Amino acid sequence: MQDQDIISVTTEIVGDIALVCVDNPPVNALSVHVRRGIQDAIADINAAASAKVIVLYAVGRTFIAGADITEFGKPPMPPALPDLLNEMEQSATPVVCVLHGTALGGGLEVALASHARVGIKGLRIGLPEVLIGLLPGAGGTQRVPRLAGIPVALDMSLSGRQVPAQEALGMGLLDALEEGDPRDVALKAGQDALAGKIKTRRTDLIETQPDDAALEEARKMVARKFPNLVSPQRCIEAIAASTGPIAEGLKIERKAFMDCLDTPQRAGLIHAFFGERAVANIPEKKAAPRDIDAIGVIGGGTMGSGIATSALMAGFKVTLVEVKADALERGIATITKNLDGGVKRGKLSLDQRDAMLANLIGATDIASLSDADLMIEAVFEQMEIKKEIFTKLDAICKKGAILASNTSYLDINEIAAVTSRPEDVIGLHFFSPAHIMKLLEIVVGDKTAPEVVASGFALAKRLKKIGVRAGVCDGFIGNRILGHYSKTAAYLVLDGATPQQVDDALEAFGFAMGPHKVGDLAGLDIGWMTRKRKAADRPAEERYAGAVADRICEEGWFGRKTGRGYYVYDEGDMHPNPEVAKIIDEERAAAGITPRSFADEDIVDRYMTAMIAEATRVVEDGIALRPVDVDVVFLSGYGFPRFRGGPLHYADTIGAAELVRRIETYAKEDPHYWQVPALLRKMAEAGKSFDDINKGG
Ligand code: T1G
Repeated sequence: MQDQDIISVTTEIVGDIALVCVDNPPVNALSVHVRRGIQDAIADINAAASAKVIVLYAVGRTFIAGADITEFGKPPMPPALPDLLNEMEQSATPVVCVLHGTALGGGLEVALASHARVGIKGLRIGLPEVLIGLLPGAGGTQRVPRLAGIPVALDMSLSGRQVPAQEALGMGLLDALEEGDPRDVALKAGQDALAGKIKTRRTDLIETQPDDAALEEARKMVARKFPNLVSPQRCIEAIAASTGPIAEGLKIERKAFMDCLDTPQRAGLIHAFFGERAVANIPEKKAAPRDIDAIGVIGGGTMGSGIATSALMAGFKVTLVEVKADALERGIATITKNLDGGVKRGKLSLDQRDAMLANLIGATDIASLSDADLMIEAVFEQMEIKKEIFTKLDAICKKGAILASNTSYLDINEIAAVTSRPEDVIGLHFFSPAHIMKLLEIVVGDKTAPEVVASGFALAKRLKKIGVRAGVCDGFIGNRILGHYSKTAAYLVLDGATPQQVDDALEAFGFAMGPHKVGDLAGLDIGWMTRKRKAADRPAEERYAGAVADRICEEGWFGRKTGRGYYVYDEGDMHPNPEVAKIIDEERAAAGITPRSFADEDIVDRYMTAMIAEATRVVEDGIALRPVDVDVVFLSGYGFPRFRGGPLHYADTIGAAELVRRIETYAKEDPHYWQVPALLRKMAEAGKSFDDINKGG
């Protein structure tokens, strides 16, 4: 059956009321068959004059959640949504829309073009198009200003936030708020419209109040906050046109929308949207997760207290275990500070904060975890200490308890092997700050049971995190790739670039922070310890990347926490550390290097090519299930610019053949570091992309 032949819109006549129902699970997206169904229904009702009012509603978990994003980038199928909505607005029979769940994007635009809007308690409305590189493309930039004013239109369409029903009522975007089942509310809304309790009116006939100050402020905000993004500026341009005739404004909106549809940003952001959902598609998805209610966290340091905070915020009971009372106190103080931060940011109420702290118990005896469902070990990154803890946990934890390690690099199989229940051992790799960062790498050991993996993903969902499945290797997906491409940043500095030039070039590319600033933020001592841990295994032919960083650490400069690292941090000011420039000169001289200049583009190309090369090997080795899993790891855990869709989505904008050519060119300088992954060479020969691999090709 063709898409356009699906019946997803039905009409029921009840007295003088025509109930038009949309049913297109899972989120009633405005697929072509829905658009045609609404168009036909309204046309038929008007032609037959079979009703005095039309009420449009939807069934299922939500009203229309927007245009069908899967149709973007494909040949357009009529009717285009703007045309349908203009027809609806001109309908001789007034149309009332009843909204429940999440009325977003095109879904809200359908309601804006109708003649009255009734919300059902729990509703949230929004214009999230900028989050996928677009702008409202079916009248949102023209009709919201008419109904609620330019500031509301700017707020909703530039933030993409979901506005609760009560606030929407206050804004004038809803005419009434009801409770009940959508069909029942629809019928009542029809009766209220006929009785004149709900006034119907055409939005296009309302004038927009000019507000140049708000527009100017928005332009400045967007230039500051989203320097790389195209659609926010185009969105402001369209809203500015809403003070003129609506037909003109709709034309400007449409042009801006079509221009944004063609941008790589749109493709990157939509890849990110679907990618974050695709990573839940794992081999173990049919396994039943175990029940988790009580969690034990071992270690109250930065990671342990962050993990405990995240669990408390998700409603779990948490026992925090530390060896000593003072360390336990520090851990609990950090958790309390984290929760207070949530109250300050308006994410939590004081009552919620208190209820969460009431779910927290501190203990210095690991035996207190005998009844917990899940243990998460977050102690010092040393194998011996971890083995000791897992041996103890194996002795005291109940049957069926899940034993997890928050290790960032170490071998989960080796840790599991010290227990009698390796099938219950898994890696749950959180990212700092653990109560904020979205990513959770779920590391599956050779013997980890499918239901334990499924439990990891169920946990991620409850923690409102994005779980990505990773196999066991040093550093799993993210840190393994980071370990490789961060060497490029060091080589670029040794060969002639400055740390600041490298950071600036990558920030212009879209990274929130360049690698040297990230190192200073995370603490340079972490990398130093890793280099020391790996020194014995470093291949002789590998060019050492740590010379400059080691010297900085030997000075006791670990970054922000010591006031200096690659940069000096002084009362809010930050500037390059002049001592580092001297160290770099000395290390170049010691290695006999004559510095050369690098163009910013060359810096980005080398850095990204190194990232893509190791990411390809991670897919090749099966550590990541698909290329999109690598993309989601970097988008949600490593600050990769979201509009570029992730390292391997970005790689497809370059192409495998060009990447092979680049690596072969760079290999002339360092054949050990620059090696073409076999998978990449095969892709180049076959003309394949990473997206082909995502699709199973
Ligand atoms: N189109 C197609 N598929 C969609 C979709 C959409 N708009 N929204 C969700 N899905 C799929 C999703 O991929 C998943 O599929 C399933 O539905 C459940 O989603 C002209 C241009 C509505 C808040 O940006 O924010 O309108 O993985 O897992 O957590 O101006 O989905 O099961 O195969 O996210 O309950 C604007 C996007 C479009 C809203 C529900 N609308 N969706 O969240 O479920 S642009 C959006 C969401 C537009 C007009 C413009 C969320 C949700 P699968 P889910 P959820």
